[in-house]
Amino acid sequence: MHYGDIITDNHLCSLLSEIRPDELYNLAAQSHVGASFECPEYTSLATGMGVLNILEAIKHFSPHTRMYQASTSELFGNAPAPQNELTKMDPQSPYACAKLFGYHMVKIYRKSYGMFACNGIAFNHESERRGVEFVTRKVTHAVASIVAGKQKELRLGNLEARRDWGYSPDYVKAMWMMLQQEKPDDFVIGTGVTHSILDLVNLAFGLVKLDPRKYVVVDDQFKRPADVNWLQADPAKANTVLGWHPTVSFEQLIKIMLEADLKAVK
Ligand code: G4F
Repeated sequence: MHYGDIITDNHLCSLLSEIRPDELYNLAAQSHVGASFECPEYTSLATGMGVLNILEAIKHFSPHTRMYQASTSELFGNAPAPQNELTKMDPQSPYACAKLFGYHMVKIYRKSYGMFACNGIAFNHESERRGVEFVTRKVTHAVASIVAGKQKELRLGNLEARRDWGYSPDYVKAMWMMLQQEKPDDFVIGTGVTHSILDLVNLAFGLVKLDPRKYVVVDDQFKRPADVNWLQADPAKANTVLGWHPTVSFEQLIKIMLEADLKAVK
């Protein structure tokens, strides 16, 4: 285990020259979209500049390293769905703007220096290990806490937004598959199925036979200055070129997450 900080590139350079890894997966970021409106400068540094720091460190100290960059469906913003690799990008938040910088830097370094660097344009991927500050886990954790008598209500923001939610282990497999290709390329990774936050709420409460209308309160403090309304992947390229297909449906995903929370919150 090595500790480091993608914001301070000197340390990254010494780590890269010491380890010289075959593969590097950059999952480091300030990854909370809502929080990026509160701390745009830090988000730009970690989520944007951090990518450039890694590319530079690879270029100078470990040029054989294959790099995966965690790009995001947030790049598409409010572009019409379904979104694929050819969809025009339209970032709606400081987070998405910083990710767009990283996305283009990967393409520029790949073209200019022949680096094996790939963008995985991943739609929302969740699991029982997701932090409670993200909406899926916030909902499953709250439902489990309400069942256990430890929470009385669930306060949420925008219930209308739609997301393409998949199971994280499937996405990690896609990341690895990208780095095993002959040539570096960019891929949209998602299920192709979209649901609203309200669908998520109804499903999670329905699984424990509770009526969400008794518990859910819409609270403006959880609404963002600008939100992304409709994300839905067109994963045809990943399906055909990588042979990648998601194995867990939205309904199975929420059940997995809720069951883990019901066990943990007692
Ligand atoms: O769960 P979220 O915070 O995820 P979001 O913003 O879609 O971003 C996640 O997925 C991206 C991939 O598309 C990643 F790049 C990013 O790093 C992160 O992992 O919010 C999902 C939706 C939003 O529309 C939000 O406004 O849920 C809505 N929402 C409604 N109430 C809420 C809440 N989101 C949160 N976090 N908390 C709420 O109370």
